[in-house]
Amino acid sequence: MLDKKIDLSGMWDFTFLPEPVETFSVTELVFDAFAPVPGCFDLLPDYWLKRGTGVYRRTVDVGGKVALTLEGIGLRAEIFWDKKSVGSIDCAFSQRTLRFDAGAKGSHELIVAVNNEFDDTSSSMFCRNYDFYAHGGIYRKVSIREIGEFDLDYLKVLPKDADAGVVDVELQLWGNSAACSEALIAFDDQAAPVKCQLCNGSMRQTLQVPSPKLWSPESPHLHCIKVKINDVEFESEFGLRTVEVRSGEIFLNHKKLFLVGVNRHDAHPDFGYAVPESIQIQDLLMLKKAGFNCIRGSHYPQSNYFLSLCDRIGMLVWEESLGWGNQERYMTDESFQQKQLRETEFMALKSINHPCVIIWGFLNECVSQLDTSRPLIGSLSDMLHKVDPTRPVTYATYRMQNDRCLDLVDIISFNTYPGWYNCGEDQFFTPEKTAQHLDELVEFVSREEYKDKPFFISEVGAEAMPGFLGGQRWSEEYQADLQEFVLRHIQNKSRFSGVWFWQYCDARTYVSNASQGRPMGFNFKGLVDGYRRPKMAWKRLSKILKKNK
Ligand code: ADA
Repeated sequence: MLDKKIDLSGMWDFTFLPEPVETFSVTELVFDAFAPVPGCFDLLPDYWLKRGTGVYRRTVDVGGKVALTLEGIGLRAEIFWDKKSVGSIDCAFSQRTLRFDAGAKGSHELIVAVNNEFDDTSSSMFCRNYDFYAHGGIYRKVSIREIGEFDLDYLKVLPKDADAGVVDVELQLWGNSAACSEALIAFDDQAAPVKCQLCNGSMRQTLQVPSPKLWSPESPHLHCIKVKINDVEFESEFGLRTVEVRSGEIFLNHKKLFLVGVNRHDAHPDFGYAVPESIQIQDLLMLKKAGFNCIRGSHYPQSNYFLSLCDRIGMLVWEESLGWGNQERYMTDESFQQKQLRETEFMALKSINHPCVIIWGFLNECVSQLDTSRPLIGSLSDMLHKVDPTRPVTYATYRMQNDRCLDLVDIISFNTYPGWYNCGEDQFFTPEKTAQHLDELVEFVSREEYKDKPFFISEVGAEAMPGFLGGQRWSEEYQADLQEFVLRHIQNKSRFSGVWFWQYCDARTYVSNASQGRPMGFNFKGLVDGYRRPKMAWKRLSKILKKNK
């Protein structure tokens, strides 16, 4: 039996309650509307930008033990099966699988109640100050599988010697694994599987992939691992490639990498964080064709669907867990620390077999200028290296010379906005000042203690209102001139190993007076607008990148 999942996407019954998810009564609900899944309810005309609880319901025809997977909700959810609670999710964008007994085979009621109100406690994972909109909804797919006594908790396939096709395979079962003593493992169409012993539902073994072929952005070859335990089969794609960090540089398959990428919010003005699959594909085709080779998935875990597309098209990915500008009261709060560790580990285990993911990240722009941030940053870095010894770890900071945690990670990543923020009285971009600023950063990271770490500009950018011309701030020319200068300058300095433009597309946030404002509640630093229409900067950068090829 190959575990078959039922995709639950479609039109669900819906009702909106202006109250917290914890207090409503699941037995007294009146479903008076419909809503799409995946979808953000606060973009539907009747609930436009409302905060409260969106309750989704549908029936599902299954029986026995099941695994219900929610690939990403926001901001938190309670899940009910036949009106009984079967679990909750307290972190947006986090993929979770809930396993429970569904009862007799037949039609059952599934309710997912999602709440998008802010939780202002110091353990909150989606705070009010984040510069991206906190949508409410079921952002990503929901699916269900009938399982037996056990299920696969995780399966890791990590290249040990990619060139020779040697991999470390590790798996962990969930549930009652007493009757599971061995796993039969085969790669691709390998006829004779290898027998591996299971001990208490887990296994760790080094195996040889027959006819190994490397994965690379130019030639994104994928292998498949098939695991059979008793009569249940599981499978996963994976790729053979190496990522190394040494002497201040980053290498893929032993070749030096220069990463030119975009920061991408997985967002769209009409769909929020439930970006239709066709638009995800279109985004990747546009980026690949324009000559970008890496996406920073800012600022939360990516869906497996999107990562599978990146695997297939050969787009490199920096994946990071949810976090943004977290202040000291969060960084030092035990419950926040535990959640960060748990969520970052979930992300790594979810994505570990995707060869496109080459860098793990976390805690964008936290207070890393404080020594009190060292315990959490250090623990996250250690945990990631333990779960996955094959990928480098970083976090993006704007604390630059004042940062106190750079020694704790493998790569130094600076977010900096010369010519946009803090650029003096005239508030204007000049090539000289921008060059001077970037050169000062190079000088700093070339110090003895940092010289062996690769150096990235993880964000750089300026706002441009689509269609606004003239050369002044907020115009398309201003953004294009600045971004073009930055790319040319960085390309000419060997100390840089990569740059990610902020950002791929304009994305919804909040109207604000801070930091030059957010007109119409959008961050307009996109190289393309929310509907993916290229701005001048996109055309200029892609011209340079195509020439480089
Ligand atoms: C930060 C942050 C981004 C975005 C950007 C901006 O550096 O990491 O999420 O907010 O600034 O546009 O100001």
